[in-house]
Amino acid sequence: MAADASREGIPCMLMRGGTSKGAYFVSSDVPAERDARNDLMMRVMGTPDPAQIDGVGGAHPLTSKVAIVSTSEQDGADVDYLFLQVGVDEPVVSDSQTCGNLLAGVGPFAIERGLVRAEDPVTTVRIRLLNTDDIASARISTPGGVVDYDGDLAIDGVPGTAGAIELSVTRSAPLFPTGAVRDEVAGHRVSIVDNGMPTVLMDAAEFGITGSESPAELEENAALRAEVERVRMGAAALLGIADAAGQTVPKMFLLSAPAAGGAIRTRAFIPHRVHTSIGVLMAASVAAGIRVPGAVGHSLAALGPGDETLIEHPGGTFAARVIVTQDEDGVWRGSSASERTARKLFDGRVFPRPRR
Ligand code: NQM
Repeated sequence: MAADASREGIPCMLMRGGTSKGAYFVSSDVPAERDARNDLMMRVMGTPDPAQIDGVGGAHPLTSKVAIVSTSEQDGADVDYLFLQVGVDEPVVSDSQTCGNLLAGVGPFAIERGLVRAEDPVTTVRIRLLNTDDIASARISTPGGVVDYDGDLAIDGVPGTAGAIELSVTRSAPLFPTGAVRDEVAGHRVSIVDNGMPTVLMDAAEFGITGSESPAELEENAALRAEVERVRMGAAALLGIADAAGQTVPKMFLLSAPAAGGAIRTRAFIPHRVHTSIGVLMAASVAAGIRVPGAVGHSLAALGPGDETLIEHPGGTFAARVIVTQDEDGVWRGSSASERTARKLFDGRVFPRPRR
């Protein structure tokens, strides 16, 4: 890493991954030590500042994200992917979750940086998610051994079309981390589900909303925000999450009956701003949870016969394919697959704000 990063700059690629956007680094280009690395990422993004005007962050949690990628030493994985959520107006960096949207860019980035050799015409990159210890696989179009970002897949929340990236995630941890399909938290019925992202399922009607409200309307509803946060603190305690107030998980979902031909309608607090669409692994977690009889959302859901679940969100729909199984001890487990797109936006050196 350059001795004076703010003068020399650091190699960095800006990518859109799914419906999010972030700065991608090779791990050898950033400090290995956690505090120094987090401090650097805040100076790269322009945090703390609601506008992130002095950095490359986009002034929203969905565009204030970092992926750090390296060659993996684990059997069955080509690369390791560490995700960091960088605060916008608060000086915080969290590694308590991964991000399935930035995951879509990890395979292309690894190929672009020579960490994985591309095949012709398709390359599969196996990715270890360092935040959760899950294994993902990404199938990328690479005609002639070069990533082809172009294509005809449209995803809701992103204008136009791009090349499909098929993602799948396998997990060994239980789907319901508390051991119960349903819990009672702060006077509300909830299901705490983790199919890649710790997620709390709640019935929107119990919170006095229809589920059709826009993200802005929900964010303006101070009483609702406070109630959702009260449930989040209770759920975090059940999950054994220390210092939950400063963490980005669990994600909070208000569910209602579908209104646009999907299986379920969602509004997600992530956890304080409301998502303009839905995260990849959040969708996988909701889709898995509502399949289980007794879980919150199961009786609201219109489930079809296959393993695809169409999740309605504020920006359209998301098709999540999940497989949910129950072992002989009654423990539920999930895995998921979905299609995303990603695009290289800019490649060069980023100049972090100097330390003051
Ligand atoms: O759930 C947002 C996103 C995410 C996470 C967040 C994600 C996922 O939409 O897999 O992608 O974590 O707040 O990028």
